[in-house]
Amino acid sequence: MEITKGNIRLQLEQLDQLVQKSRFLLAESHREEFTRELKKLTEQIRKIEEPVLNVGILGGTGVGKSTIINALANDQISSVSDRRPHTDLVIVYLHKESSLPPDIPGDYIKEPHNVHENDLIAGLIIYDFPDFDSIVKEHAEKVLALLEFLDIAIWVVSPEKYADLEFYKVLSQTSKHQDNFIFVMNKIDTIKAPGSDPQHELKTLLGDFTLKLKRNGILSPKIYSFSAREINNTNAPEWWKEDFFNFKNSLFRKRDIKEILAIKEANIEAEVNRIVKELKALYVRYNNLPVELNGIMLEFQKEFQDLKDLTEIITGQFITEKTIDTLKQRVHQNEADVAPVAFFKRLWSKTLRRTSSPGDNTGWESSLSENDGRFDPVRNKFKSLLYRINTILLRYGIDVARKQITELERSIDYELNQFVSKSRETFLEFLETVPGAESSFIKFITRIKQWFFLGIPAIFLLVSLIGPKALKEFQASPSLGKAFSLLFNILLSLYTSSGLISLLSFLVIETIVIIFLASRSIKRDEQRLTREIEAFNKYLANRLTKHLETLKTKIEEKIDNIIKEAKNADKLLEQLEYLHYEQNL
Ligand SMILES: Nc1nc2c(ncn2[C@@H]2O[C@H](COP(=O)(O)OP(=O)(O)OP(=O)(O)O)[C@@H](O)[C@H]2O)c(=O)[nH]1
Ligand SMILES: [Mg+2]
Repeated sequence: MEITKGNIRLQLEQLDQLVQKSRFLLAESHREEFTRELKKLTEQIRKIEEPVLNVGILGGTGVGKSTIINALANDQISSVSDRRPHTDLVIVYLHKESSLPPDIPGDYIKEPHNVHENDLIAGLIIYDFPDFDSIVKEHAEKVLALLEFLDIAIWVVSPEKYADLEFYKVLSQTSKHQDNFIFVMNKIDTIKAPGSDPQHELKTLLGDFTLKLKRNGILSPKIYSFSAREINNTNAPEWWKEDFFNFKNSLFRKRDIKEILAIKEANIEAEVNRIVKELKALYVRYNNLPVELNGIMLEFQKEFQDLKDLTEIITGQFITEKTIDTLKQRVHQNEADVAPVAFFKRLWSKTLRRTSSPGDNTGWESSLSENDGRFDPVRNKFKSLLYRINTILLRYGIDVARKQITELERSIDYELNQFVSKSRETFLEFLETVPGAESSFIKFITRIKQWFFLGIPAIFLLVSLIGPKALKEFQASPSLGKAFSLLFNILLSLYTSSGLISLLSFLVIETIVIIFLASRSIKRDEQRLTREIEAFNKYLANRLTKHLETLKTKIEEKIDNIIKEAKNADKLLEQLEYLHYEQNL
């Protein structure tokens, strides 16, 4: 494909689309720079003027110059008044939207110009030269100067007229490069070849013509041969016409080449190539980005498992020893116990309070402040992940993604703070409910049990104070009087030594029973407390894990998106390569 204005403009447009599509991947500064450059080039292309090819048609009178012009235009643009020998000036045919090059020597150009509206030949300005026989003598120099100005000169000859000497003389006088001459052997229909093939005769003629040109310094002349008058004649043999189309195409091709040269001169092609190359280099870089990001995420998956274990440790530390002491004191005020046991427990609780350290009596407040250092390991794990991702993105210059990562960093703080404030609420609720009164049935049973154990030594004491004999008598015939005498006996026996011993041993035994019952009650209270604390810790750990998982998902989603975009670079690269391939075709 050739770099004409049309397709280079298209290419610039496509490049711009690619750059805009790379909004995510290209650093903003890069994107802006590319957009600016592409815009500048588009502007430059617009400024390159629509090139026209200045074409001179020369040759003897009547060789068919005007007929050729009409054939090119596929129209009758050459009028009768322009027929020679009416004028010995150069007749200019130009499109209404074209104008003559400003610095052209105009002395021998006929005015007004022959302006037409034929779009087929809009890209050509045709200069129809008068016969050389008439001009060479008087003003040859000036006409030759005009000749130098042309992009291309077409020399038209006919089968009878190509041996004209004057023609070669002019040819040798111009310094115009040989490549810019085209030769036309017109009127090939007039070739007379009695008894032989006219096409063969044409070949002989062309061979002879070539030889003559070579002798006059044109080493590899390009000769077209056709019959201009017969181009639209459907009955005419094909070989009269076919070369006309080659001739016509070569003219327009030369016009395109002129355009290409203008583009080259403006250095646009080179600039486009540079941009393509730079973009390619940028896109190729992204090949490795998915691999790098996936690697980091895989590592993080493993670390995340450790992090989950860590959450249990962290949440396990929420309820401090001090808090537990406080809670224990509350739990020990359990109403289930009978008075002596409860009294002992209260005594024990008081000692506990005395041994616990002074200051705030719960110790949990500091555990739930927002800048609690306990969360640092969690925060740091996430932050270091994001830091690593950010470093990679920085290396790739993906600003958009980096902004997203910064947002995620804020998310981490938010999620953790959210967790802490929610936990604080839950913790306060927990503190209120934790002395956790047992059901009244259990309380009832506990009391019965305790009275029972406390009652047995009392019964023994009574029996030993009354004495077995008196008891038997009372059992044999119980009466109110006997009961009073039993009570009296008990009081009396307290003043005996054996009675005192019984009372003392009763008190010792009863104390032991109380201590036993109290320690059992304390143990049960504490077991209950431990269970409740464990449940609370578990609840917190689950909650924290959930928050962390939310964060993890958020990060994973973002990373997936970045990976998707990075993979998109492959597609962009493909399009770019296609573009570049087309251009270098
Ligand atoms: N047989 C034949 N006659 C042609 C051909 N081309 C042109 N003629 C005729 O040749 C005569 C001269 O043609 P023009 O096109 O006027 O020639 P010209 O070179 O413009 O002549 P001047 O402008 O007078 O110098 C006309 O009668 C044309 O019809 C052709 O291919 N074959
Ligand atoms: Mg003419």
